[in-house]
Amino acid sequence: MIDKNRKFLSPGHNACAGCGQLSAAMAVMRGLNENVIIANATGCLEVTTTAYPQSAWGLPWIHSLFENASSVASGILASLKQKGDTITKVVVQAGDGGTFDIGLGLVSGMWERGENILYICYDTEAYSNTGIQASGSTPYGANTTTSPAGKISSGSTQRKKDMLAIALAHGVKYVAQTTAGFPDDITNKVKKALAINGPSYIQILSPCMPGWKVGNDQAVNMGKLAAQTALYPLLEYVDGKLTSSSIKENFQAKPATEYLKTQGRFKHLKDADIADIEKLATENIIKYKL
Ligand SMILES: Cc1ncc(C[n+]2csc(CCOP(=O)(O)OP(=O)(O)O)c2C)c(N)n1
Repeated sequence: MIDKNRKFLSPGHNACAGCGQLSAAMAVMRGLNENVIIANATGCLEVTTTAYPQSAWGLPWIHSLFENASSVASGILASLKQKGDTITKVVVQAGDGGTFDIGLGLVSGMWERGENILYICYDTEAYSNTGIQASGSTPYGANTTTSPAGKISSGSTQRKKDMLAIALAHGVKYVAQTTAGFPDDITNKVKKALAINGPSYIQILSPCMPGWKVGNDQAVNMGKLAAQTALYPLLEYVDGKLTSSSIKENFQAKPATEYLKTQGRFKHLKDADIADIEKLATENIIKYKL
């Protein structure tokens, strides 16, 4: 029995102080209701909220392997169908490593089956839990332990994988992107996705203090700047059509340096690298009509 007065994610977790992923998860929980079951992939969110024998979760919650949260969710959905339960919604939570990389095949299968599952990816742009290795989501130029910046390298040489486009290519009915800088936007998008009868995907940029090498008061600021520089705009697609795109506040893109210069993971970048990143922001402005 769930106590309705209890928070779905209590403050009793052991994430880093100021963790962007945990504050994003709090905003996600405000959009959910008691008719939800969560399947959670291995990663920071799972590790920091369920130190045995305690749990910070106030909803039915199951830990899967790193790679298979989507398949576990499909299994839960199948058993709910068998019981004639059409009310309970299944929600997946996973990091970018679990989503963009190791879990991608199983995410694809879940979307192919068109199942009524809300998938939430907390995008820290690296494998945070195991020490900041680069993932398919790591942006160009970022210093990680597997793309170290040094004399002959200026960080990651890869472009961030376009996971939203992959979701759209599967016909996912509701696809959205937001950041930890806009908690109300997160909650609103979760509420909308919950009401969709079919697959939905929400990707939330979740600043990681040790990974991004920023102060523990910076999660909201970094989340806002990511949108305002057009490097991580707020987006929403319904039935494949772009229905909302915004950089919020000021409605004028700030230079990418505003976002890059405050993060240790980008501090090695030279002017030419920054100019390349600025081009990515300009591409976004055109592509998403910001
Ligand atoms: C098959 C497998 N490979 C590797 C690991 C080790 N591992 C646990 S969590 C993790 C990183 C998770 O990264 P991500 O999905 O981005 O979530 P984050 O920790 O950043 O929130 C890794 C590599 C594992 N548990 N299982």
